[in-house]
Amino acid sequence: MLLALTGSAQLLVAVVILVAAALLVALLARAAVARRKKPPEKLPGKPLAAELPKIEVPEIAAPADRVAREQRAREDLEKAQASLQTARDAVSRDPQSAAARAEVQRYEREISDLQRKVDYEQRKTAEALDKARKFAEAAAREETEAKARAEEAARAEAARRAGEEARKKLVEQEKGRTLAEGLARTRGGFMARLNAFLGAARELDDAALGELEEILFSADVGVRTATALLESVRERLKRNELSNLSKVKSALREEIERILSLGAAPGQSGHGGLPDTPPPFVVMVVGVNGTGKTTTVGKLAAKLKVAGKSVLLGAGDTFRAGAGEQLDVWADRAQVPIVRGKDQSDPGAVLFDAVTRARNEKIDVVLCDTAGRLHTKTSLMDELKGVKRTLGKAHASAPQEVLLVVDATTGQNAIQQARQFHEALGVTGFVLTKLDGTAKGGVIIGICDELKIPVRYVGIGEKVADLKEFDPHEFVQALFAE
Ligand SMILES: Nc1nc2c(ncn2[C@@H]2O[C@H](COP(=O)(O)OP(=O)(O)OP(=O)(O)O)[C@@H](O)[C@H]2O)c(=O)[nH]1
Ligand SMILES: [Mg+2]
Repeated sequence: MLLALTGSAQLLVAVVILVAAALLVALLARAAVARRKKPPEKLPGKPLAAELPKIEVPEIAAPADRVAREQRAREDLEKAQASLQTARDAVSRDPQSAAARAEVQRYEREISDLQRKVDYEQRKTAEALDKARKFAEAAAREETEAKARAEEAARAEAARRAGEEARKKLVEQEKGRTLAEGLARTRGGFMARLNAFLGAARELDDAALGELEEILFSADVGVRTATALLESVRERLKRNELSNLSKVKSALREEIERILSLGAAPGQSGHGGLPDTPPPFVVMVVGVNGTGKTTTVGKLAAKLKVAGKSVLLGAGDTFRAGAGEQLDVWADRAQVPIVRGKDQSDPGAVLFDAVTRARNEKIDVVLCDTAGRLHTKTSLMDELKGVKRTLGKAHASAPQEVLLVVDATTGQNAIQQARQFHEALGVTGFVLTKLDGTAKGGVIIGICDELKIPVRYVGIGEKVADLKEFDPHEFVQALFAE
C-alpha cells in the first residue's frame, strides 16, 4: 500500500508512524516508572510461609470489539488514502481544475482526522489489552495463592489432628484410678465404721442412735453437718419411715447426695460445657499453700484440650520460686500456651496480659494460677481481691469462675479455709484434692452443707485422669461401696 503512494504521501505516513511509535515508547516508559513507584499491591489473606509456586498466566487477547473498532478505523483510513490518490491523479491530469485540487485538500484533511482516529483506537486497544492482562495476572495470582493457602491450612489441620490424637492417647494411656479406688482410705475410715454399723442386724434403739451419732461426729463432716444428718434420721424415725438400719443407710445416702447436689452453674458441669458468656471463660484458681492449685490447673488444661477447647495458662504465682517453671512443664505437657511474668512481678499484671491475649486470640478458657496463701493473712487476701478486680478489667465478666482448691487431708480445717476465701472472693466452685491420701473425705459433705458452693472436681492422684469431674451420685455410690 505504501509503495502505491506518492513520495510526499509516503513521507507523511512515515512521519505519522514515527510520531505514533515515539508516543507509545513514552507511554510505556511512564507506565514502567509508575509501576516502580507504586508499592506492591497487597492481596488479602495471610502471608504464606511457603514460597508460592510459579504463577501461570494464560495467553491474553485484546477484547474483540476493540480490535474490530481499530480495524474499521484502519480500513477507513486506507479508503481515504485511495480516494486521495485518485484525486491527486485527477489534479495531475488537469492541474487547472480547482474542483480537483479542492478534492485533494478534502481528502488530506480527512486522512489527517482518520490517522488521529487510528492512533486513538490503537492506544485504546493497547490499554484494553494491558488491563485484560493485569486482570488475568491478578486472577491467576489469587488462584495460586488461594491454592497454596488451602494446602497450608490442610497441612496445619493434619498436624493439629495428629497432635490431638497423640495427646488423647497420652491421657488415655495414663489410666487413672477409679473413684472407688481413690476413696479407699475414706471408705476405710469413718465410712467403714458407718457401713459396719448400718449393716449389723440390731435393734434401732437409743443405744444404736447414740452409736450413729458418735460415728458421724468422728467423721470430718463438721459438727453442724453431723448434727443435721442425725436430725434428719430422727425426724424420719418419728414419722415411722425408718424401721431398720438398712433403711437408715438409704436415708443417709439420700441425704448426703442431696447435700452434695448443689447443681452446676447454667451450661456448666465442670468446665467441659462452657456457659454462654463471651469468651474467654476465665477461671481464677486460689487456695492455701500446697493444696494442689498448680497441679489442678495443669490437669484441667490437659482435660479441656482433649475435650476440644483452646486453653491458655496464666502464671499468676510470681511469688514462689519455681512456680512459673512448674506451670511451664504443664503447659508443655498439655500443649497449651502460657503467659508468664518475671519472678516477683505483679500477678495482676501477668493475668491481665493473659486474659487480653486470650481475647485477642479468641481462646476459650484462661486458667489463672495464683500463689498459695494463708486464709488468715489479711494483706495476702487483699492482694487476691485486687487480682480478681484486675481480671474484671481485662474482660467484663471475668473471672467467671473462682475455683478454690482445698486439700482434703486438712479435714475440718478446710471448712474454715473455704469460708474465709469465700468471704473475700466469692468462691463459685471447689476442687477437693488428695482425697486418695486421706480418710477425711467426709469433709466434702461439710463444705457443701455449710457453704452451699458446688464441688467441680475431685483429685484422687497425680495423673491427669485422677482429676475427676464431680458427680454427686457417683461420689455417694463410691463412698458407700463396701
Ligand atoms: N496424691 C495426690 N497428690 C496431689 C493431688 N493434687 C496435687 N497433688 C500433689 O500435691 C503437691 C502440691 O501440688 P501443687 O500443685 O504444687 O500445689 P499448689 O497449691 O500449687 O502449691 P503452692 O503453689 O505452693 O501453693 C504436688 O506434689 C502434687 O503432685 C491429688 O489429688 N492427689
Ligand atoms: Mg502452685
